[in-house]
Amino acid sequence: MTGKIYLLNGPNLNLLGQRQPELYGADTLEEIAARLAVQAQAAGFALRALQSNHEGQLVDWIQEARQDARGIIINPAAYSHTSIAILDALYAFDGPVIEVHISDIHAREAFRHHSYVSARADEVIIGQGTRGYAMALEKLVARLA
Ligand code: CA2
Repeated sequence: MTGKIYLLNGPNLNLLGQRQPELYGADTLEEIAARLAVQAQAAGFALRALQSNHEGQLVDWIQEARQDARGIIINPAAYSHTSIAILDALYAFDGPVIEVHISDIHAREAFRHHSYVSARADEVIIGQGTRGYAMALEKLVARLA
C-alpha cells in the first residue's frame, strides 16, 4: 500500500482544544493530525493535513486531491450544511471519502441535521468525539486495501 490521504478540516476547527471542549473535546487539531499521521504511516500511507476557514480553498484542495490522493477524510464543519461547491468538488474525486463530525449533529440545532457532503461520502462518522477521525482513517484504509 502506498499513496497519500488528505485530511481536510473546515472553518473554525483550527480552534479545537481552545474553546467549547464540552462539544468538541480537548485535543488540538495539531494533536489530532499528528496522531493520524502516525496511524496512516503504520498503514503505509502519507497524510496531508489541511485546515481552512475558506470554502474556495477547501474546493481547491479537493481538486488537488484528484491527482495527489487515494482518499479523503473531511470534516467540512459549517460548510457541511451549506456547501454545494464542496459536494460538487467531491463528486469529481474518484477515491473513497469519509465525512467526520465530532459532535452529534442530529442532536443539535435543526440547521445542523442535514449535510450536503453526506450525499457523496462513502461513510459518515458522527458524534464520536475527536476519535472519530481515527475511526475514519481505519475505514478509509480498509476501503483502499
Ligand atoms: O461536529 C462537528 O465536527 C461539526 O462539523 C463542527 C462544526 C459545526 O458547524 C458542525 O455543525 C458540526 C463547527 C466547528 C467549530 O469548531 C470549534 C472548535 C472549538 C471552538 C470553537 C469552534
